[in-house]
Amino acid sequence: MPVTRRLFLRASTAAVFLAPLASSLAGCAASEDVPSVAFGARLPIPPLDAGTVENGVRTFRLAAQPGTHEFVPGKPAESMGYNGAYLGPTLRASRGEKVRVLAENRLPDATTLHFHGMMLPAAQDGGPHAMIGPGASTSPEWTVDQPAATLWYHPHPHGNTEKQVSYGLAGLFFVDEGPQAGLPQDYGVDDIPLVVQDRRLDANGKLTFDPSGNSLGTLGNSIAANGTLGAVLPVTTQRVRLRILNASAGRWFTFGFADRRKFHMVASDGGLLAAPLALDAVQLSPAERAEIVVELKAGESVMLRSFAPDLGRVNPPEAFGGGKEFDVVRLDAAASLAPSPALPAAFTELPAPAGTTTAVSRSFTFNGRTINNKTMDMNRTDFTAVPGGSEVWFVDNVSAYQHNLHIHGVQFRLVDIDGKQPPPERAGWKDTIPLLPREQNRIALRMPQWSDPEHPYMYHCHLLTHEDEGMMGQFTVVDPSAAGGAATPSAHQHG
Ligand SMILES: [Cu+2]
Repeated sequence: MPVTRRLFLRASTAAVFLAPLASSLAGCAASEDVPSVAFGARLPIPPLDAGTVENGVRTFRLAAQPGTHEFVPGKPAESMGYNGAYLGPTLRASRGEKVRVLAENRLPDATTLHFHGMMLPAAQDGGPHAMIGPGASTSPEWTVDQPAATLWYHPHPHGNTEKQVSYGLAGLFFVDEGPQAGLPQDYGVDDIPLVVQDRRLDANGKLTFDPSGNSLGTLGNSIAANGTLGAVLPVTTQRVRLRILNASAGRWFTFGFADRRKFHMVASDGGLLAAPLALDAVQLSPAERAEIVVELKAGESVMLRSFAPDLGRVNPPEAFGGGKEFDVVRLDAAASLAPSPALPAAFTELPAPAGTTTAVSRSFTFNGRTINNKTMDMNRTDFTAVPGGSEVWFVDNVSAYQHNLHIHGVQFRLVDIDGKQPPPERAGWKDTIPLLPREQNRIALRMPQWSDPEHPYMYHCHLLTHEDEGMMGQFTVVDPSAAGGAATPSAHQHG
């Protein structure tokens, strides 16, 4: 059966049988039940890797390789990692620097190396066209030119992303832009990388997958922080900054503390918010990031938890990862804490989303596994944009369950949701936004500045099962004044 037909059947079956399916899922949710984990293992901190400067280029080396990793002590599980058995080092570079990543594939399967959230030429972006065969290497190179942010890298091979990311191929990429007054910035001491993933483990502690279980793909029964279940972070300073990445394949998290204490969110996907934002919870869909700063008292312990996420009109939420709470990592404060600087009152002037009245506008409808009723075709360019062009996208989710949207090569701004102002935690720079059912998100973006008719950028759902099944499209950015340029913005284009 052709893929499109199969997907159509799956989508319509899901719609027709949604109610009974959901109740049966709720009734047999054993696979989603989280075994209770004793907290005590020290939270591992991924190695910080500033690379080496060679001929003026900050050069990193990453090898994707197979390994084994113990989620459950004494029970090794097959895994993959960069330069190790699971996850990868935290790469770090500053705005204005030229960087190069020498990437080697030691896996038996082809992979790619995508820089999520990075503003860079399409040819360096590591999307599904940039396959690295087993034993092969690649060396993308670009100049970092965007505000300080917590970005990440992971594979993006068409149809095989969920497996590779879930086995452990993911790492953080910090972009710096000078010292950040008032923010904890001592890596691994008071500036803590936190890669959070739900893992579906069997009785032998091995990773398993079951994308057929529900419409979101594989939902895990265990929560790993930097690859460790039941992790504890020893805190030695009055305030600690957590750079949280939801690296799950399909699960939404709503991070907060067990005692509902307030914390300050300081940055979203693409950089600092205008000012520290006091919250008691922040929700992240897969691939979104939030940097938060929390204050502790000497000697106390507090659990970072994921509360039941708000999934909007998803019905019933329990069938799609709703209703669940998880303990993620426990923070144990030392008997005496070193003082931390006070947070500044404001960080930066965030410009209003650009040019929403003069922009090219496009519409995207997310439904089942399709965007505008199409699944990914590696040989189809869905639209062509102008370098640096101002665009507004109207993004509708007409499915009964959640999706999200990630766009490569840009940081964008959320203008409104159903005509209403976005929540402040999503008002800053974003590269990924949640799409809840029956909601219309309007975003404003500035297209990448590099003209390249050959290499496309991707836009897609970042629920990895959906992405693998083709919920993705691609666009090129081409200067219309260049010879043969075909990009002509019109009033409204159907992406
Ligand atoms: Cu989706």
